[in-house]
Amino acid sequence: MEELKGLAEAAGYTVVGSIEQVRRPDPRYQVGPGKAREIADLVRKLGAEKIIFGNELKPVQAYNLAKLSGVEVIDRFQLILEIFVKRASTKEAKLQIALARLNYELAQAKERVRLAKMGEQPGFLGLGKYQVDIYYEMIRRRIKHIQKELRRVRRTRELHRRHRRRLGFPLVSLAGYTNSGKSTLFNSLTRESVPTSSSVFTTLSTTVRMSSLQGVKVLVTDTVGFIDRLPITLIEAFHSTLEEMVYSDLILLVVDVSEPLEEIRRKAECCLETIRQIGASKLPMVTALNKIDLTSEGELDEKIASLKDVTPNPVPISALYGINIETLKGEMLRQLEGSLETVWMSPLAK
Ligand SMILES: Nc1nc2c(ncn2[C@@H]2O[C@H](COP(=O)(O)OP(=O)(O)OP(=O)(O)O)[C@@H](O)[C@H]2O)c(=O)[nH]1
Ligand SMILES: [Mg+2]
Repeated sequence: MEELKGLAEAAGYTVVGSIEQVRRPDPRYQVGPGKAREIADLVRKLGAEKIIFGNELKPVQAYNLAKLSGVEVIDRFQLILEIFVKRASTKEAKLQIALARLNYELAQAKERVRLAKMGEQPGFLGLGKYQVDIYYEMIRRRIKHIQKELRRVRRTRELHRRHRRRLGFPLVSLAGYTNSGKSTLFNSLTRESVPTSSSVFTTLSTTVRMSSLQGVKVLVTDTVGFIDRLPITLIEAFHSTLEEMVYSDLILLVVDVSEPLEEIRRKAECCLETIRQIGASKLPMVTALNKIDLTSEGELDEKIASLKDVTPNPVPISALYGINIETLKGEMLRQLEGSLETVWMSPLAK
């Protein structure tokens, strides 16, 4: 619920109230009918303008809830999309989001059409078989067009990557949950000033800069953060941005250890799982246990001990205050040397 609030705020909403229910999903409203009425009452009482659901809504459920409450209803996926749309600055990010959106529409098209046929979807009224075909076809055509554009953009990125490879420097990829402090650490390692903020999903595209690990030059990449239960269409859309990680020599995983232990664990597990999905779990990894300035010493020791299984080669740091950065660099170097002795012998020996 806290995370959902953070997401809503990142999308520009003010959260005026929240309501929870634990039960089997109801086909009609996702929540039970009684709860749905309770939500509608709360909406009226608070003067809310939108309802945001933490779990996925079927189009018919969103429709029923909107009808009952009189306001628009979206789910977590649509919320994340809204944030991405707001933040996307590069052409590739914009294309990736457009693709995710269209794939989502296509996946829901069948149900939307069914709703339309029942005459229940405003704007869709009286959609005949012929028009349904046109609707599908239109989405498919747009998807194809965007995929083509994306291939072009990606070819350029592929060229850049090969170029970096030829330079012969080890490649380090930052990874971690959104808002864990990746960009702050990136800035500290590279003396850059990419944007950072207390809001989630500040970074959506990659930046690569040189850094020096005790005299050894490496290229560090900052990229989009992970999040739990990211819908598959968004994972697919951002896969190529994340995929870059596979081509790195070291993953620098950033974990925010200022949060409660269960939260740290949930997020760390999500990161490891995402890294596995990308196919990068065999790469050497160093974990930066970040934001130690916000924890007491005893608390930190306890956390480090109980997170051993989800934080490979941990180094406690504060990216914001530059605490323990040299130790982190030392550990990065040690892991790089261990795995790349033969390949990187010459650059590392310099
Ligand atoms: N107290 C404290 N705050 C930190 C530290 N490192 C980062 N932060 C703060 O955490 C917030 C998120 O930092 P970012 O560097 O933007 O995080 P990110 O992982 O790049 O986030 P996204 O790009 O949004 O996925 C910012 O408000 C930072 O100032 C730290 O060591 N200590
Ligand atoms: Mg960032």
